[in-house]
Amino acid sequence: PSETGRVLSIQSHTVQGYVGNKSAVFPLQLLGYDVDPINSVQFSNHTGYPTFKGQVLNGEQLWDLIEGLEANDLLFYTHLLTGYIGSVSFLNTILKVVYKLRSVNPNLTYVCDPVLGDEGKLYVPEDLVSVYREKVVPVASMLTPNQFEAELLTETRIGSETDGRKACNIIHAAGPSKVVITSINIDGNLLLIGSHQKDKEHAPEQFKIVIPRIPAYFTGTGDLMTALLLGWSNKYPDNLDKAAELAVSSLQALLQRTVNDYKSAGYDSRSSSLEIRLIQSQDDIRNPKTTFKAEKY
Ligand code: ATP
Ligand code: PLP
Ligand code: PXL
Repeated sequence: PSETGRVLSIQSHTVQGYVGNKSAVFPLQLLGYDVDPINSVQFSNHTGYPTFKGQVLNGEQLWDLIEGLEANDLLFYTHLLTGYIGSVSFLNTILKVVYKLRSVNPNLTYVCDPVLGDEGKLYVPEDLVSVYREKVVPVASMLTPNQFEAELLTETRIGSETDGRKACNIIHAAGPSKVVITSINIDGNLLLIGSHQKDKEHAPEQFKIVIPRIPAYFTGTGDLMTALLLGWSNKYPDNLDKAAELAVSSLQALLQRTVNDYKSAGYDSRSSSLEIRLIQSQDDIRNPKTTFKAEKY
């Protein structure tokens, strides 16, 4: 498949390491997309390190860049991609960007990773949750929450596969036709649940992918996963299951390489957050071998 597009990606930049735009732009380019990054922050490194320094872009500064593009007729995008957003004012400006881009291209696909937290802990201000739930989710085309984020956005508890599928249905009813819950913790393993509501008359097509947990912590994997899901779901618009198989297969090959590299350098890969081996994994991104299969419900 050769279908590509022009992606506006509004995410973090780190000088060192791969989170946010640093983990999303290169893979999308490898898959053939034109990607225009706007860096919502520029930090020395990700916030999981003992310290970090840098600058934060505010909503007005984001809007300035959009106005600059608009003044030159450069606002045609096929996709908008957003990830970690640190404040309500920035998130409200993102909403303005969605409306503006759709006024230029009504078919714009908005892929939103509603980054709120993980494993029961928020890592954004609490007042972002209701803005996502009430204003952002309704305008998103595809949503990629993790288990905790899906719980917050649907105000339900996800304790089983069935709960995960119900949460997807609630999200569909709010707007997005594609939902991927990127990981649900079920007895030690990770479960991805995907759901595509092709039309309002029929129940969504749903599937799962079982992913063995690698005993290590990674940062930036959520950002990479959402970028890969954008890339592949645009190439296979009617086969979200196939797109997810390709995204998971690429990501797992990269995570294995990351763990193996740390081990052969003599590090204990269980002890700290690992920087992903993104550049070294370019072949796994361009031409993934489908090692993970989706099971349809
Ligand atoms: P976000 O907060 O950005 O929405 P997320 O919590 O969805 O992110 P992660 O938990 O990093 O992101 O998971 C994204 C993907 O990374 C999962 O679908 C899974 O495939 C993979 N992944 C992350 N950690 C591991 C691990 N330890 N073992 C195996 N796969 C992992
Ligand atoms: N920790 C903090 C402080 C974050 O901001 C993020 C970003 O989303 C993460 C952890 C998780 O990163 P990821 O889920 O992409 O691995
Ligand atoms: O999604 C990961 C991420 C994004 N942006 C910044 C981060 C992190 C993870 O730590 O620190 C600034």
